[in-house]
Amino acid sequence: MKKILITGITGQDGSFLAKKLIQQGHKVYGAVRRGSTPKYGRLLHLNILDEVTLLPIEVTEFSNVFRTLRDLKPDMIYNLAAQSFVQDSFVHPHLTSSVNYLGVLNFLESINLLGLKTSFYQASTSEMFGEVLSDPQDEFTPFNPMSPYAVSKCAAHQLVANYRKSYGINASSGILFNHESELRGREFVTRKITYQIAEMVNGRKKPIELGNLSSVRDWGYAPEYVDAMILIGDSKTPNDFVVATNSIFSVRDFLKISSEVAGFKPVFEGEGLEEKCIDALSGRIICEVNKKYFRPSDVVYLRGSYKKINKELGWTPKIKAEKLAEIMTVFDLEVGSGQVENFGI
Ligand code: NAP
Ligand code: G4F
Repeated sequence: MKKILITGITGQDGSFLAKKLIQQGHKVYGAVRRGSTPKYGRLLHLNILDEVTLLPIEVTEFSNVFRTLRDLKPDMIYNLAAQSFVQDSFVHPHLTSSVNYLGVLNFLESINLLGLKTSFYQASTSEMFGEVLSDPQDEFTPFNPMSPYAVSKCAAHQLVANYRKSYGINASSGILFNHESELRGREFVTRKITYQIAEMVNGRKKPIELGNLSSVRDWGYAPEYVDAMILIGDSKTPNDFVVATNSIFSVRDFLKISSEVAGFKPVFEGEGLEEKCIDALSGRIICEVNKKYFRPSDVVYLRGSYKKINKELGWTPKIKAEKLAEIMTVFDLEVGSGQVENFGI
């Protein structure tokens, strides 16, 4: 049994990861930041709130991080805490850099200064590839970040490699492509679609408003990606791994599948800002484009190669975007009809 600290335990990945590590028999500690109301919806949904020990941690506060690690001496840290919404990073670049870069520095410095044997996993991202310089993207593809979020994650990624090399810290980074689930935040495009489609089935009148429908992602299923994180964290030699499905799907494709699963017959009309998705059965507008959801600069194409993690650690993705859209839509329809308890996630 290991003593494992997860930062970002209240988020999508943190909650799935906690569940799997508890099932493996580990003692799981979760770093949570104070808020005026509790936000344990995901931990409640997975029925593990009583099985984790929550510790108040603000990752940008060095002394807080240092004292926590000094007292806890964890065997392993999964560092998932981040300002993780790319669009928001254009509005809050300073906050994003503090949490996503200085937060990582605080953990690595503390491990080093305290001389701990703690292993460290960093949540790196396909956003670092940005405007991609080769296809598919793998561990050798140069970074070309397109947002303050991506820049902060590039810096953190390099820092992890530097502390590994300079001080021999057992630190790895998983370069994960987009992964989604029933527990995805509602601001991200996949869950925004499935949640609002379910609302339309349950009486919502307003169409969904989206930005760039042509944006393409390599979308996988979060519980499977958490399995990859555990394999990377358990790996004897610290290293970096891309985690992806190697399949691509556009926002428009995702909207189409989700609408069909909910019983609509979506057809697309018009182009650019005038494009609409209409239900051919009722004539109702399902979705309109709104320029407020476009970013100052966007990543419009991502497709990863999972060859390395497949060869070295035996990981293979099973669920691709089409099935993912179905799983998420069915879940949100069940939440809408009261079949699944709504914990506000
Ligand atoms: P998420 O659902 O947005 O969760 C982010 C977590 O970070 C939440 O628990 C949040 O706490 C916590 N957090 C934010 N700021 C903090 C601070 N200052 N101090 C302490 N905790 C803080 O994100 P996710 O999708 O699970 O992603 C997990 C990690 O993987 C993130 O680092 C993300 O950047 C990275 N990543 C995600 C994907 C993806 O497709 N999901 C792909 C690649 C990399 P609150 O609940 O208090 O907000
Ligand atoms: O769902 P998104 O907001 O995810 P994005 O920006 O790819 O970031 C997510 O994945 C990264 C991994 O590559 C993580 F590192 C990051 O933390 C986060 O989890 O947007 C996906 C695409 C973008 O191109 C965006 O412009 O969808 C496009 N999009 C179109 N309309 C929209 C919308 N995105 C959002 N959030 N909302 C829209 O209305």
